[in-house]
Amino acid sequence: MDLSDAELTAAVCDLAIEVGFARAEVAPAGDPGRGEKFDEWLGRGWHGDMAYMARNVEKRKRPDLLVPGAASVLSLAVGYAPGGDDSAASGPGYIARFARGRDYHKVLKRRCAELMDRIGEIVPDFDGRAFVDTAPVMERLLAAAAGLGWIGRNGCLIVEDLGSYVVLCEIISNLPLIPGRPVAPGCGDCDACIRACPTGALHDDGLVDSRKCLSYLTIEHRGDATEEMRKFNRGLYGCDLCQEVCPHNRGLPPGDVELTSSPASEFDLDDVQAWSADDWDLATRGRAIRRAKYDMFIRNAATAAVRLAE
Ligand code: B12
Ligand code: SF4
Ligand code: SF4
Repeated sequence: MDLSDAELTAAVCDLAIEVGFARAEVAPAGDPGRGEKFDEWLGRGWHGDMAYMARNVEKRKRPDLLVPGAASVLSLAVGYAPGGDDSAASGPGYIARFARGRDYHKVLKRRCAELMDRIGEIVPDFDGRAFVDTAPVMERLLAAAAGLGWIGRNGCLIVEDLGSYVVLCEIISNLPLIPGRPVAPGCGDCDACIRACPTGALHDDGLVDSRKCLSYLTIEHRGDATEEMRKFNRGLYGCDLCQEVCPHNRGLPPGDVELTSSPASEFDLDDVQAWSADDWDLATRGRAIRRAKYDMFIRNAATAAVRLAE
């Protein structure tokens, strides 16, 4: 098929929607800019113990160094807004919304694989790689550069009609796709997220001090509960407080069915504290929450249980 670059871009974005992505936009494969904010974040030590964040920094900032020969980045989003009455969704022992359903890494990778097969049918010399979360790719920055959404003061990408309840992935490829245009930020003079963050992890420059962030502490941090966890943690896995208060997350339609299939708080805190390693294995199999290991779950449950008693 002989398509112009504009026709190819439209065709690829349409295919992305057909295989189950909610949004698809294109970023350039070269330097998207704003990499200095990443350096600043690393320089402050705000990555905590996530040593992998300090590796491959140049590749992280330049998709065309990560995938030699890359000409474009297709930035893709799937929504996971809970829909309906979501008011009781952050009680003690809650699981953050992005991790309630099936493991989004698996769901998005499967959809990327299907999309790449479909692209290969119209572009025989298509050569691309899909990335979901774990690779050295600046997913929010690329999505913002593509115009898929804008970065809010809570540090999250906010997408029109999907809010910040989206997960992201990319296909970096040799396709000469035409980049989209960044959209204007929509925070105005709101600062609800900064006021809502109980630990002071969220700074008004949009950068997050992971060492204080309950999402990091419950999902990434190994070892004993920190002071922030003992004082403020309510969750078994992750934290949504800086997203819940965002006006852009109100009244959203329910997100992708595969990502929203579990109830808000499906484990009893007493039960979790009594779990054996086998119980943990059974409860977390096939789900994103498995990133928090057995001892982390027990620790998270113990700190969250204190909130029940308050
Ligand atoms: C490390 C990490 C974390 C750390 C640090 C988070 C942070 N804010 O830095 C911790 C463990 C705390 C964390 C928490 C969460 N995370 Co996380 N995390 C990541 C990861 C692996 C890297 C992020 C990173 O590079 N951080 C360093 C900072 C400096 O970079 P950044 O956040 O991308 O910010 C850049 C942009 O904001 C850009 N920028 C700022 N303003 C502007 C303006 C314009 C115009 C442009 C172009 C760019 C731009 O500059 C910054 C630096 O260059 C990404 C996946 C990935 N590979 O990118 C997921 C990711 C960011 N996380 C995600 C999610 C869902 C979460 C949580 C919501 C989970 C939860 N409920 O518990 C929380 C949210 C906490 C928060 N307020 O950010 C999603 C975000 C989706 C979204 N809507 O933004 C991602 C993209 C994973 C995915 N594949 O979907 N996360
Ligand atoms: S996820 Fe929770 S702890 Fe982390 S910045 Fe947001 S409100 Fe603060
Ligand atoms: S709560 Fe307000 S300041 Fe924070 S991201 Fe949403 S609109 Fe922006």
